[in-house]
Amino acid sequence: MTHISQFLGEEANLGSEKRIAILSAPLASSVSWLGGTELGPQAIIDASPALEVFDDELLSETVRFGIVTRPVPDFSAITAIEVCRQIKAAVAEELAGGYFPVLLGGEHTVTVPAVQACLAQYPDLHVVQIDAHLDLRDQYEGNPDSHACVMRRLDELGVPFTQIGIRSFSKEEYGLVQARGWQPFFMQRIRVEHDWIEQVCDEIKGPVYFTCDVDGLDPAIMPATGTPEPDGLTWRETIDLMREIACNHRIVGMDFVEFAPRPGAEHAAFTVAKLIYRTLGYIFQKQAP
Ligand SMILES: [Mn+2]
Repeated sequence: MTHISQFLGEEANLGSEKRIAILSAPLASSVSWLGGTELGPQAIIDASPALEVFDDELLSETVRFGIVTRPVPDFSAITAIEVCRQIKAAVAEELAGGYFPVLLGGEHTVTVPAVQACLAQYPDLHVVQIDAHLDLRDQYEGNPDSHACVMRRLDELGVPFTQIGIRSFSKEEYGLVQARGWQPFFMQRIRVEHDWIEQVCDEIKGPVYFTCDVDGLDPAIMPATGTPEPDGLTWRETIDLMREIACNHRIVGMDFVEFAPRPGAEHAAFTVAKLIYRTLGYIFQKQAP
């Protein structure tokens, strides 16, 4: 298969003045179960030309806000620490250039340097995380930079966060949540508290960095991830959440991580591409093209 070099393919050229930068971070060094996240960014880009650039909900062409796709880097021969250094520098460069950064993972670890870069520009940053997992372990299999520890590392940076779609965690992680008085949006809670999206929006105080571990979505629509957990967010719940956050807050950067292409589940890459495009639409529709 020939790989596509830009998100949306040739239709990306419809936006002449570029304001959105798609960055790829194909890191896969601490995978727990099913692998393949290093192939995630290219698979999402390859699926994206199948999208209609005319958004069926927003009834406009989000592409006209200008989307540029940076080349997919090769991380296979460098350490995870060096990868993180490069990601932080790349995101900082996009912010300095006035671009809205969209990072494609790769494993969840890539969120840490991206948040560090955003924090430097927005000290009151608030992270919103969609995920099946709390990712609050201090270490996982001896590795503090594992994808299973990403929110613990963000907590150490002092950044507040809101966790949504949670349905898998260890006793120790739950103990930390209780000790700190955090109230994650567990799936159990989402299923009974019908104003949960409003509660999420009320909790956010500053500019938002949005991190979407695709395993937060239900495996029926998102089977292509390392640890598919049943009873996840539906497509409708996810986009309703993103619409409300984008309308009520300023999203300044985002990532979509842990996507691992799976033969027979080709719809999943398209679903991630559409979620990215729809969310960009929500964010940028507030501004004239
Ligand atoms: Mn996860």
